[in-house]
Amino acid sequence: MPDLSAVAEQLASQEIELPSWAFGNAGTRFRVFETPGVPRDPFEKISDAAQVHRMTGLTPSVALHIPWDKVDDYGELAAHATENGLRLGTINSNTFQDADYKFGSLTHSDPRIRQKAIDHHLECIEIMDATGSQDLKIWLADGTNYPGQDDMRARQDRLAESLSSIYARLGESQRMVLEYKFFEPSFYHMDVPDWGTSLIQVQELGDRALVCLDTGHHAPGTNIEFIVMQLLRAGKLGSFDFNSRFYADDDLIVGAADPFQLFRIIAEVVRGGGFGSASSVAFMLDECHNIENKIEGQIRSVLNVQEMTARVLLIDQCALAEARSAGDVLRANEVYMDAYATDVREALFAWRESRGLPGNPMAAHRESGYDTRNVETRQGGRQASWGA
Ligand code: LRH
Ligand code: MN
Ligand code: MN
Repeated sequence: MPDLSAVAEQLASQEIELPSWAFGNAGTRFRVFETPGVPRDPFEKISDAAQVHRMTGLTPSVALHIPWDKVDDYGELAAHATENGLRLGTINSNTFQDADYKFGSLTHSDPRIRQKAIDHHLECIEIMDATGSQDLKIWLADGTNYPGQDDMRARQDRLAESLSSIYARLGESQRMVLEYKFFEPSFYHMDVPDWGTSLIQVQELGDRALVCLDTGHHAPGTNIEFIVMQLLRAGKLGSFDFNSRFYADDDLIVGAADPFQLFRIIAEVVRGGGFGSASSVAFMLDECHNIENKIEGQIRSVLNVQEMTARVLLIDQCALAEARSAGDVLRANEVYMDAYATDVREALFAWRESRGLPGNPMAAHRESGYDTRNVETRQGGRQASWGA
């Protein structure tokens, strides 16, 4: 069994933010399967997130999506989170479901529509004021489907203008993170398709504007860990949306499709100072559980991240540095792969127990009867994505 004692405190500093929408019914555009017992409102989503935190000790905060998580009193929602041992995290804006945004939101050529999209973001910042949230996350569906459809350059200029009015409203301790995605729902061009565009846009705004990297938002074969390295180097990596994909933006459980990629990403996070209590990088999940149990899906996800983090922390850095400086290509690769191949599950079981957590969070959740109680008491759970 590997010895985790040297990295025990680092592991204890790990925090992963859960997406409220992972607890509701959501899935693909073909079919959303209904799961009995799912939350009927944002309060119940937070209760479910609290169950994940009780089992794993890894997830002290929950991200909200507006208007999916619209409530009358956000102070009350924040108090409910506190009572459940959580805090409210990132506020996600949503300009991708209103018919007015057919041709764009923050990039729209019509100033009235653009203002409507800006106002939605200002409302999100008001919610952040009420919840104590630090980050406003912006992902835009904006783009075009056909060459010549619109002036890409003018759209980029309007985006810069809109973002700066939103940025101007942020409080001193609040940040904005701009997420990119290479395609979908726009298929010819997206207005924020890649990390370069996101970086250029946020750099113009100021220190509290950063990039959000969703691991499912790149072309197949992209070296995502290189992007992580570069953004950390520039001091501009604000947050992650973790998930995994086989083909496109699949939103599957992080670490399920390509565990080695997750290892490589976390290795660059640690290398670049993005991990630990001194770091300001937010680790979020952005997943949809269509066919699997939702709370179990979240538990599996955070355990995958924790296991991979433990393996990364076990990389023999001295041996790696020696092999690198000796130009020993295969030895360096072997040191790296040795850490990746280390089975940390038993050691993490003991580490959790030593901290008063269930050694096996998944088994503890199944034994707790939490899901069974919800199936009995919650009738008519809503679909996350269209429930506002
Ligand atoms: C877009 C995205 C973005 C949205 C979420 C529901 O594909 O990754 O983060 O807010 O999905
Ligand atoms: Mn995302
Ligand atoms: Mn996505």
